[in-house]
Amino acid sequence: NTLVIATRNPGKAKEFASLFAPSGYTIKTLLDYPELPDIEETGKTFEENARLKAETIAQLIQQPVLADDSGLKVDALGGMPGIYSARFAGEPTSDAANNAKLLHELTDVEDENRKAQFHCTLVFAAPKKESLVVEAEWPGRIGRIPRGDQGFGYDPLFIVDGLEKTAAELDPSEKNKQSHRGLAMEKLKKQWKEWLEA
Ligand code: ITT
Ligand code: NA
Repeated sequence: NTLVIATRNPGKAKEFASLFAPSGYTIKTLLDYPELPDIEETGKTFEENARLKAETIAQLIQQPVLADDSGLKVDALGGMPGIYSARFAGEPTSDAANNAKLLHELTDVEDENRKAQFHCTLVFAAPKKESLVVEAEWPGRIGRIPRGDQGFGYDPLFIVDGLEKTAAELDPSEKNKQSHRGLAMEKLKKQWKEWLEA
């Protein structure tokens, strides 16, 4: 049994592979379908962008498709980079450039004002079905130096509430247990079988 996830982000792909492992499903991503188009993320919300990715690809391949739109919302930046997290430092960009820009923008911001949340919206789409939508957040704050070498994206700068470790200092299984993506997957797992079979 194979499930397609409409992502080209290898960090997300790895997390989904382990999040789906217990369900017996094998994951394919757009990295396995180089012929499929890049979906332009023209939406104004995480949900709009996740729908664009999931519903467009589901239509094209005529199979159920899951998409993740996620990002980091920093209170002191009015919720930025938010839906622009992947392209915060411009395009093309890199995790290193995005992290450097984030640190730069927060240079003069005191520790107590560095609160942030990771957000994840998952959309499950299938031909002729109303999409299933779930979301979750993970609270923390932005550190002053990158720490840890696991995970991806902003993980080395995201100090997890109550742990005093960055997300990049967590083992993959520890991160999945509490992260925005892990919690959204928990919600999805409660609904997706019934939704797929309906
Ligand atoms: P796809 O659209 O192909 O899935 P993307 O990276 O462009 O890949 P998004 O538009 O959803 O995906 O952007 C998400 C960005 O938010 C991602 O590139 C990271 O910079 C950041 N992000 C999301 N989840 C994260 C996590 O668990 N840890 C660190 N950074 C994360
Ligand atoms: Na996006």
